[in-house]
Amino acid sequence: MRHRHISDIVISATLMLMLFSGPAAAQNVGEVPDIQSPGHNSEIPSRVSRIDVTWGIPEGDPYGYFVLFNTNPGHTFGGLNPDGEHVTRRSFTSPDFAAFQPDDVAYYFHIAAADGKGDIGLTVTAGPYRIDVVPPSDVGVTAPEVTSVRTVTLTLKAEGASEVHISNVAHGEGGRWKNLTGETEWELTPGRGEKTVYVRFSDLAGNTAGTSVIITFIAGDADGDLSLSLRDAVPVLQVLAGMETADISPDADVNGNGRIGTEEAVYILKEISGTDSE
Ligand SMILES: [Ca+2]
Ligand SMILES: [Ca+2]
Repeated sequence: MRHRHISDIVISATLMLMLFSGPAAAQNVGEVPDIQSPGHNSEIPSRVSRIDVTWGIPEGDPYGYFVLFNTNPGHTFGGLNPDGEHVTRRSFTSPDFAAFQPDDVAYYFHIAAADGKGDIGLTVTAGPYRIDVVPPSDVGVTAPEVTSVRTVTLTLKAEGASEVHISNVAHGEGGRWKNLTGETEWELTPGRGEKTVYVRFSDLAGNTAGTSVIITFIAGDADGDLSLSLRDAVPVLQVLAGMETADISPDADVNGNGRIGTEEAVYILKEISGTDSE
């Protein structure tokens, strides 16, 4: 891809020279070869906000190089006062782009060799070098406030995020990073009470922003109406008595042993009587 990109620029630069400059000048120095940026990759945005580049020695008799970083993929050095900086070494470091708070902005490096008489060779462009120092913004997670079903639907939102990490433990722990989707199913830990779900969003460069939501889990809710009543106690007692009953939500399991039994009956009856006596 880079090869084609560079050859496009070479072709347009050549055309411009033919159109505006008469016979091509500055053929004393060739194109700058082997431009490398070890810290940056053209595919993945980086949080490293300075770009280091090195290059090889062009053909001809180079005295120095005109170099420039900007966001323009098609710069050409030329004329009597070329923009950019003139350096004689074969390495250069960009300004610290963090000052501009780039949020996945593509920067390009342009370079042309110059000979001792000031004639400038063809410009070569390298990049894009994508830089992102801005974390996702407007992050949010919505979920049911109260549930008696352990698998809940989370609605996720974030500006400038591509991945999400959801956890019952802490931000960025005990889960795994997944591609961000607007909605996702999430399984709460067993047991009753308030449960915090920690959601952390990340962009491709690894800038993160977190948020969380608290969900109250009602255990023992055999009929799934989000409250505890005799209608929950009765089917559980029927199960204990060995009677056929209507479907009991498996998430009514209070103590997390995978069965509906005495513990559930005791818990439900206790909760009902506690509510009654208040
Ligand atoms: Ca970003
Ligand atoms: Ca109920």
